[in-house]
Amino acid sequence: MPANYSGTWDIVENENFEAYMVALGIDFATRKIAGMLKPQKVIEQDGDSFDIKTLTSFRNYSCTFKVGEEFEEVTKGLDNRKCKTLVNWDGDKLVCVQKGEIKDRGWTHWIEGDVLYLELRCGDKTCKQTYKKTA
Ligand code: 1AG
Repeated sequence: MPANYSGTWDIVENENFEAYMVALGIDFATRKIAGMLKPQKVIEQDGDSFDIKTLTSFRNYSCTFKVGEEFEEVTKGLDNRKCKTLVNWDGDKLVCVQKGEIKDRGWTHWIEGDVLYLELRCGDKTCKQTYKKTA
């Protein structure tokens, strides 16, 4: 049985997000807005099937995938790139590789109790986000 990520999670920490956005080539004005946001993750999981919604007052981002099955991801409203994306289990961690124009891009999610962690990687930059379960 894989871990269960389902729930509503509110951000409490967002470390190095600015450097991550610079690495993605996000423009200054958008970075200033995005840096103020308090994203909420709404995750629906059914076994290996995931729907992860990142909700903010500015823009939302939604990512739907099945673990172990590569798909075409368009990071619409973020840096608007196309990636060949693959998410795999590493134990109870969800490890994502986003192959495309940018080298060494991806993210990892894991859970400890009612805390959800997200590490976002872009090149040599890593952003570490922490979310608390609220529902
Ligand atoms: C994400 O993916 C992606 C969200 O969590 C953050 C990634 C990049 C931010 C890039 C550009 C910012 C531009 C506009 C901001 C608009 C919305 C902000 C949404 C999030 C702000 C933190 C991983 C995810 C799995 O698919 O959890």
